[in-house]
Amino acid sequence: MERTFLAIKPDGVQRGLVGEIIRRFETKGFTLVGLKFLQVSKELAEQHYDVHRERPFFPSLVEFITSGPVVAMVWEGDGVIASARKIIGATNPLTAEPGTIRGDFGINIGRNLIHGSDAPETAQKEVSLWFTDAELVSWQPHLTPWLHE
Ligand code: IDP
Ligand code: MG
Repeated sequence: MERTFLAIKPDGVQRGLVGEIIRRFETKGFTLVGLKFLQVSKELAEQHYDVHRERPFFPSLVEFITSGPVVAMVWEGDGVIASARKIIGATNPLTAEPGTIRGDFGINIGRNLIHGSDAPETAQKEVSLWFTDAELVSWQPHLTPWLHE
């Protein structure tokens, strides 16, 4: 079953949007299989944003994600990687569609509330960077027959 890595960034936590953000994935019908609240280390932040290492905004990315607690999650479901990206919205909250998390709650690209894996390979890499196998729970929600034909 497909899995993706999502993280509510420090701005989402500080603004009291943890419940609202989790609700969107929960009510959509995806399954939560991993969840933790943590202070991110510089090492983890640099590994997570490794693809952006050469970008001018890399230092501020690392500084921000380590500036306060983060909610790290793994969600499961058919098509969850692409669907979560749609629920999250475009990178810049100013141009993100209303109805998306970034479109509804943000105005600045450096404060866009949530991270979501962008492809199957990155999802796999990020899930195993942030979670051990023992921290992920495989379970069968009782809602399954009401969500799947
Ligand atoms: P994504 O989060 O939508 O996948 P990425 O291009 O992977 O966007 O960029 C990672 C993060 O880096 C973004 O979520 C955003 O916070 C930040 N970022 C991206 N582009 C810029 C920029 O041009 N200026 C400042 N921050 C940026
Ligand atoms: Mg990205």
